[in-house]
Amino acid sequence: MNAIDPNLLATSGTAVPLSRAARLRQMLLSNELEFIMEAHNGLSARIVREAGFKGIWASGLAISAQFGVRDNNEASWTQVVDNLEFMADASDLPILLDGDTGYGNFNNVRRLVRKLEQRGIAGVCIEDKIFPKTNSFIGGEQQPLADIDEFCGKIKAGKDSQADDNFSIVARVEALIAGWGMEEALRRAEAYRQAGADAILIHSKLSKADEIVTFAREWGNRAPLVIVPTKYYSTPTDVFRKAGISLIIWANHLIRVAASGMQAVAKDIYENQTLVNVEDRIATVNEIFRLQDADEYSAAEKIYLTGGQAPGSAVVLAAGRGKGLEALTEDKPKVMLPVAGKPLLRWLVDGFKNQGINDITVVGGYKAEAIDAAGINLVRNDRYAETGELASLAAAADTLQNDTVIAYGDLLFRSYILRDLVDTDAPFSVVIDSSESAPSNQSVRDFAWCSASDDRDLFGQKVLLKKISDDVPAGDAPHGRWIGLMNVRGEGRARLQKLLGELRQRPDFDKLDLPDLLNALVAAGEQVEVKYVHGHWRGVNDLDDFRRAGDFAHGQSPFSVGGSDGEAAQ
Ligand code: SPV
Ligand code: MG
Repeated sequence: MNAIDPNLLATSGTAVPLSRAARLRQMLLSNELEFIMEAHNGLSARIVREAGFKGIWASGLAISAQFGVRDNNEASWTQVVDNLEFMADASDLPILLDGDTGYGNFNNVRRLVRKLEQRGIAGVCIEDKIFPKTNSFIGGEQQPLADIDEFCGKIKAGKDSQADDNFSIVARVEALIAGWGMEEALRRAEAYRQAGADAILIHSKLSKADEIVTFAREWGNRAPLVIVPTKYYSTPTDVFRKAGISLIIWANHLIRVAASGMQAVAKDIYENQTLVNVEDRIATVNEIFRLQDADEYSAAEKIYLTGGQAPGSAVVLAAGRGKGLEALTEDKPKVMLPVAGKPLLRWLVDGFKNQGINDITVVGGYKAEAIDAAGINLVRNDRYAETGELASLAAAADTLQNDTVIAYGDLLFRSYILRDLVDTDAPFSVVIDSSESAPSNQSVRDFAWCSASDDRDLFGQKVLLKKISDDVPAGDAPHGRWIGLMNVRGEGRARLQKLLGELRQRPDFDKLDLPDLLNALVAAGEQVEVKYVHGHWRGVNDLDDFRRAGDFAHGQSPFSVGGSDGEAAQ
């Protein structure tokens, strides 16, 4: 037989999850000794669930302490209920609220019960003291007890106002702590049971469990018994099991460990003026993200934030030193060369960010440590000296989870070029500059042959890439030049990854560059759509380019005058 999840109830063969209230009730009624653990906010509620507990004690002491106030009803009951909402959201465990005295008379209890049910709280414990209460461990023997009849009225009122039969009201007997003796404790417990309490919490502040065990024996299982062994903690748990206790509340240990942890770390950081002693001893920031379920947010963002499309990412190839630029790239890669006051790469990154592309992976190689990694993911192609652009792209393969723009790192372009590229629906698209259809300069490369030339009157024509090559055969003029920007979208991603995997098997993989990938896509029958532009960009391939890049960049800056980006660049 399969093990049955106790949180599931079998009804006509189908397992349906039990409500939180039903699960708390089940814990109270089960023949096993059960345990619930204190939590005081959403984070601790989640931690209690992850530890394996089946329920949560929303402790009055701990909740007031985390607010920084005293356990004297200084936090209003609505503030407590708001806090419970965070706890119930963070954990699906049943929560038993420590409802103190019920925050007033029978009428306050009625309203409390209704509000607790609305927030998914499984039950409330009310104690027979006078509002506003004081924690029982502070002079408990001097605290007045509630009138029995008045307290029974509260229990009845609470039971009469609950909508779900499984919502539990636990009546807490303070007679032992207040020094009224065993007989009074038993008398009160019986009265509360008859008033409708689902369980009795018998409280004690002695360091031995004797009076609890005696009470349990005299009580004889008339209703489930709940205990809080904060003071008699050294009693073996089996003693409680044998005494027939139903539920143990570990009442305040997470707020206490939080306090001691925070004290130790705050002191260490204050005294040593460094984080170095504490970093490895505390939860990582990623662990906090995990506890907050940050991954779920990221996944949801992909579905909802961009009209159903995942937010785009970009891979920037920036491993090279730059041929012809050696004099300037002694201590930095080409992409870090300053152009009009900021590095080339920053122009590119800002361009991506302006289009809402924030997940930017830069593949560094030569002097990668000199790359300004602010706002980007920097990965390395350590074999940059012996490998080509595809090996660099492979180093960023993980990035190809979303629609991805792949770009050379030494590009400057007007923003519409990127916007139009990412707006295309095609699985693969490239930007081709039709103003460069004749080889004019030795360092210029990546000529493109397409299915049609750029008919600038026919805006929106569908043109496909046929090939990219550095060599221009006589009599076969190219249609333009690839500027070093391509977009991979939707199902194109998996197909590109598959092809990349196949190319990796080739013995000459290390020599392959991005144009080889584009040619391989075309050869594999993929349609690579062409977006024609006419200038409005610059690549930096040599010193000449570098000098002219400054003028181009100035033309991109706000309020600049006399920029030279208006004409066909290069
Ligand atoms: C609480 O956790 O706030 C309780 C239990 O009421 S005790 O502090 O032990 O009274
Ligand atoms: Mg309390």
